[in-house]
Amino acid sequence: MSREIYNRRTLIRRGAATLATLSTVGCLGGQASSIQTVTMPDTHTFEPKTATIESGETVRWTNESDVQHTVTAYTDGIPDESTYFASGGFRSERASRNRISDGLTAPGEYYEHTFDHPGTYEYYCIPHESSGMVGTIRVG
Ligand SMILES: [Cu+2]
Repeated sequence: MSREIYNRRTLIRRGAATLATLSTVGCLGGQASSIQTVTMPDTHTFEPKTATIESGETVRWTNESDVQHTVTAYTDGIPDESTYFASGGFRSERASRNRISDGLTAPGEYYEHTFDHPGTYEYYCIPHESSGMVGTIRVG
């Protein structure tokens, strides 16, 4: 239960630590960065709408708009064996919707998730779903 109570500052710190680790690994292994960026440039868009990554890579959703957004996976839109993900660190879509304010990513902030399981992941922004703010991550 307590794992759902991440605030945004906690997520930012965790993001920074993850990035440092990945950078080190990248140097030693001679591999390209394992972080793919999806931006939130306005009130109704994830860009790119569909992002394709490899298993083990991280997606960083950066809020480049002037309003708050969530990144919230659809419970029925992710592979059965995968880990649920949502900004705010929620473990279920219902929890995300019950505490929307705890999952908001402010302008200039970001949320990250690492995808370890191949498949197609559908997600949305809770405040702007009705405006079409939905996206897909394809993990190969
Ligand atoms: Cu939004």
